Amino acid sequence: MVPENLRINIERLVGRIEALAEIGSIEGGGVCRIALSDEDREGRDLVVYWMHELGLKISIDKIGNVIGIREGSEAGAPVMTGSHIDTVATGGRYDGNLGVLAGLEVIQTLNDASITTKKPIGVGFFTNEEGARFTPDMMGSAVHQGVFNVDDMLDVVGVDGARLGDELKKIGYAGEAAVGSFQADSFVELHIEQGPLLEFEGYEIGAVESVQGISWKEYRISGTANHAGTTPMHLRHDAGYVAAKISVEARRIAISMGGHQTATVGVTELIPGLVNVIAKGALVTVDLRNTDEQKLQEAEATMLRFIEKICIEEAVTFECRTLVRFEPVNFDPEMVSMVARTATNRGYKVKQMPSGAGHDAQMFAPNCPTAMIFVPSVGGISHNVEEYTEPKHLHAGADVLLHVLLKKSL
Ligand code: HGY
Ligand code: MN
Ligand code: MN
Repeated sequence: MVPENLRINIERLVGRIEALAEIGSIEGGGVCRIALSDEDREGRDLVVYWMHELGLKISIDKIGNVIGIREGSEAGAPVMTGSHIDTVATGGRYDGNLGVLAGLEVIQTLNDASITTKKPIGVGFFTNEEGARFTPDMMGSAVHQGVFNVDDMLDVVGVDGARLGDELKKIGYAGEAAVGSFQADSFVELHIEQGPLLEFEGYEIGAVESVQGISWKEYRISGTANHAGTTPMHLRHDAGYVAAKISVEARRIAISMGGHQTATVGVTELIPGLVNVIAKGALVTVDLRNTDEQKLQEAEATMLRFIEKICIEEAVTFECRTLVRFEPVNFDPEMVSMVARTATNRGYKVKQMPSGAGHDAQMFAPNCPTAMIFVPSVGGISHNVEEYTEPKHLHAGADVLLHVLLKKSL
């Protein structure tokens, strides 16, 4: 029987969020804790310290994922929760961190109430969810659940030229625990929405039904460096011009397709990047997403056709590298309705919705009943130091997480 009156301690949860946000804190109240950086190590050490304090059995696996298990009266596959504590360079204090720290808050609430669950409960944080330094994103959870091969990922070279395996060793999180064979009973991740819908429509909780497909491509354009003043316009092979056209075309594709289609050119680097030199090279990344796999393939094909055409016109060449490609993922309808029912019964207004962002939960979805809980992001802002979620919504999310985990484990 789930003790309905059991409640998390919001002050304690906010206290941990603030304490962790101190590590890698940046101007404006945000956080920069790039995967496998010194700040990531420090953040990991703090969360592991809290896991020890809570009496969890801690394991670190070969890609640096950290899982803390609270034993149940029966052995067996744990009911899992968790997320990530690495951030983008202009990150906020809630993206990922909320899911991990709310998991610890659930553990402490159960410890304080001396509740023994039947099934074990696990809280994890997964390596390199953001993919900001090493692609692909959701790397740790993907290796954890057997999507990617760990040795391939350890050999990934980051945007700064560092090898992932070396950096993992450097921060002391190259663990021994096997990867790819972990069987969770179920997985529920609490995360901020990172978009405007819940706030705009007046909901407190999102019961997430799916994660949209993600395509990250890197295009390297090669043109001819030349003098900005002496080279006639019709004789140029300007990689910078092509990069700019790609950016405009990405927006056009998303607007013309409509629906859930998004397109983002997040990186544009010109070589040599000088005011009076026509760029001989350009690096451009294109992030395309859609809830529908066919439409996502259509967007990718339209983008590629455009780049082929514009490169012929400008007489430049290009190479394309796929950084990330995940198909859309649907969560377990039973789990989704459990989240929605629990939220409603706990008195929250709940909306069933897709996720625009990728999440660790999507790696568990093919292997066990999985769902996510969203809480509103003020102004829909995320990946930005202004990221903020009100304490009452942090409380609502952690409260729903507590009661869903109890339902799954008692
Ligand atoms: O890009 C994403 O959706 C996630 O933040 N890694
Ligand atoms: Mn996240
Ligand atoms: Mn993120």
